[in-house]
Amino acid sequence: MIRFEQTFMNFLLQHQEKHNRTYHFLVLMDAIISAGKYIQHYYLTGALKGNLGSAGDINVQGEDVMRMDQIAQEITLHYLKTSGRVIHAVSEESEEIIQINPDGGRYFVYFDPMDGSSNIPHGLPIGFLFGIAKRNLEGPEDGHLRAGKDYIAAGMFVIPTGTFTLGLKDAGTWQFHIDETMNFVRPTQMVLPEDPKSWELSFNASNRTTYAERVQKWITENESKYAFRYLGALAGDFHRLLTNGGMFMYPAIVNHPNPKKNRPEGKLRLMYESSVVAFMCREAGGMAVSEAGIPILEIQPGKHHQRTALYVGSKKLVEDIARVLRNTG
Ligand code: AFP
Repeated sequence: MIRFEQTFMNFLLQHQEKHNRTYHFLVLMDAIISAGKYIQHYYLTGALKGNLGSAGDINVQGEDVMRMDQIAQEITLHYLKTSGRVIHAVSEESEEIIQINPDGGRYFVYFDPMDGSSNIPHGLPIGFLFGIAKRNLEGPEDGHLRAGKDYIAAGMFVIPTGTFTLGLKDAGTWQFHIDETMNFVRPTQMVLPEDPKSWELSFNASNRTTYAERVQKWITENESKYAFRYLGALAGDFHRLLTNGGMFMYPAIVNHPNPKKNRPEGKLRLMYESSVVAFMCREAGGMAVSEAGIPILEIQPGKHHQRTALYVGSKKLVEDIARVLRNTG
C-alpha cells in the first residue's frame, strides 16, 4: 500500500473551507510556495552553477555571477505578480515599495527571500521569510504599514533544509516537509515545549559586551541553565526554537567600543523578520518583545524598513527578560 501524505495545498484548502474563506489566499500561497520551491532548487544547484558567490564574481564558465539574493528576489516577484492578488510588496532587497497590482490586489506581502546571507557561500541554511496583511475591505484602504498583530499569516522556508512553516491567524503554526515530488507535506502543529529541559538560548555571543548592562546581567545569571546555539540565520535559529523552546535574541547594541557601531534600534527588520517570527511564535504559544519590553506584534511601523531589537521564544523566558527590559523585575 502506498502511504500518502496530506499536502500543504490540501491542508490550506480545508482550512479555508472550514472558516468560510475565499480562495484568494490559496492563490497567493500557491505563488509563495512556487517561489520557495524555485529558490530551493537554485540554492541546491548554486554551488555547481557558481551562483553562491558575490555579485561581480565570475564563475567557472566565465559568466557574471548573479547573487543568490538577486535571484531569490526575481523569483519571488515573478510569482507574486502572476498571482494577481498582491497590491504591493516590501522586500529586504528593494529600497522602495514595489507596486504590483494596486487596483486589483487584495494583500500586502512583506518579505526577505534570502535572509542569513553569510551562510550562502557555504550552502548552509538561509531563510525566506514573509508576512501577509489584507487590504481593508470594509472602508478606504489605510496604507500598507501594518503591525504584526494585523498580519493574517506569516511563514518561512528554511532553505535548503526543505521545511516550510506557516502561522495562521488564530489557527496555529504548522510545519511541512518537502517530499520527493517537491510537495510540502505532513502538516505538524508546532507548540513550544513547556518543559525547560530542552530550551536553548541563541544570540550572537561576540556582541555580548555591547548589550545594555541589564541584558548582560540577565545573560550571566541565566545562560548556564540552557544549551547555546547560533546559526546566524534567523529562520534556522527560530526553526530549532519552535521544537526545543528557549529564546532567540538580537538585543540593541548600545555599548560598542566604537560608538558609531551602536545600533540602539536593533538590527533585525520589523516587518519581514521580527514580526514574522513573532507571529509564528504567538501561534505556537510563545511571545516576542522589543528592547523596551513591549510586544513586537504591537509595534506600528513608521517606515517599511524599520529595525527593532528582538527577544522571541518561550513565554516564561521572554516574560522574564521583558520585566528586566521594562525595569520592573
Ligand atoms: P544577513 O542576511 O545580513 O546575514 O543577516 C541575517 C540576519 O538578519 C538574521 O537572519 C540573523 O539572525 C542575524 O541577521 C545575524 O546577524 P549577525 O551576523 O550580526 O549575528
